[in-house]
Amino acid sequence: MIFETLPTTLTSEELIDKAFSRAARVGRAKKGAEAQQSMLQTASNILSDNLQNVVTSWPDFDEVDPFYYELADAVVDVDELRQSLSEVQWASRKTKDIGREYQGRMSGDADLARKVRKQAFARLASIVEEVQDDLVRINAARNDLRGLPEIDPNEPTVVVAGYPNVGKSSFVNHVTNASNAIAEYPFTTKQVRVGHFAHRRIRYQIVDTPGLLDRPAEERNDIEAQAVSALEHLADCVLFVVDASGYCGYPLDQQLALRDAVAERFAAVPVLTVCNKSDLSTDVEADHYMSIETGDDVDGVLDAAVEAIGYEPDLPSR
Ligand SMILES: Nc1nc2c(ncn2[C@@H]2O[C@H](COP(=O)(O)OP(=O)(O)O)[C@@H](O)[C@H]2O)c(=O)[nH]1
Ligand SMILES: [Mg+2]
Repeated sequence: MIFETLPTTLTSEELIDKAFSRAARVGRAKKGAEAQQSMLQTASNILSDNLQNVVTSWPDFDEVDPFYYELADAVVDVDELRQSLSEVQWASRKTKDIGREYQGRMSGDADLARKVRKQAFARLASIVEEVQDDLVRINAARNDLRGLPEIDPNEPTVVVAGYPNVGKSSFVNHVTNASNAIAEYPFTTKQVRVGHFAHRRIRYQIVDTPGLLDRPAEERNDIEAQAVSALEHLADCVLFVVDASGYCGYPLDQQLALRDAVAERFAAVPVLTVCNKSDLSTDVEADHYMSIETGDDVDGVLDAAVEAIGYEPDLPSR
């Protein structure tokens, strides 16, 4: 996952401490003006390099897969994050420039060199303090984004939708290899649960969407709406599960209205209507009828999803 390897970002205070204490150590090993020059060089390099590393540890958002971009944007404000990264980029350049500029003002005179070095340190510190909030924001974004589920945007993906209690999770648990842990991601209070299954040795992702595709769009908040946009990029097929028995607590016409809305939203991919709980009722027009309870035709539904996706792996040609 692209955000998983992001390192922690130091605070301004930590960065300044790190740079100045390293500089002091270097300075102690030398004498006179030379000590001051080395201190300045060290402090300026450490700050500039560390700030640059903050920026380069992030993927280029122009190249990030749209699924992850939207998902990231649901969790943090990507525009704000990019703004902060460019501020830090500026600070990196600036700390390097200050190092050069003040180096040029030093001479062989030890007292002058010490005075210039002190002025330079004050300016370096103020530059780093200027991006204090940006560093904090970047680190917070890193912590939030690291928790995103392991999802491969290039793997064929089945998204499971439908009102609560129709059997979505039961279905996903049933078809998901128990050895493949389900990665859960909390969207504040919501979760996307991702599991895997194999079909003819091809790996598929299956995504359960509690709190996202289980009620009308107008009841979703901004973050949820954003998460649904991310799912749009991810889905290769949607299984819309309905419960004709009414045991789920939602009238069938309401379930079918949501099905139509989801089909419209996911117009680019096949949306199959699956009547679950066929042991209780099959009184609805659907593409498939299954029962997780009895196991009836669960594999047939999975086969139908796989066929609807029609995924052809790129086989290496000989
Ligand atoms: N009778 C019957 N009950 C089912 C079937 N599938 C799921 N259930 C039950 O329906 C309830 C809701 O299932 P769940 O998977 O949590 O639904 P979700 O909210 O859509 O994820 C649970 O009590 C399940 O045991 C089925 O095929 N037949
Ligand atoms: Mg569930």
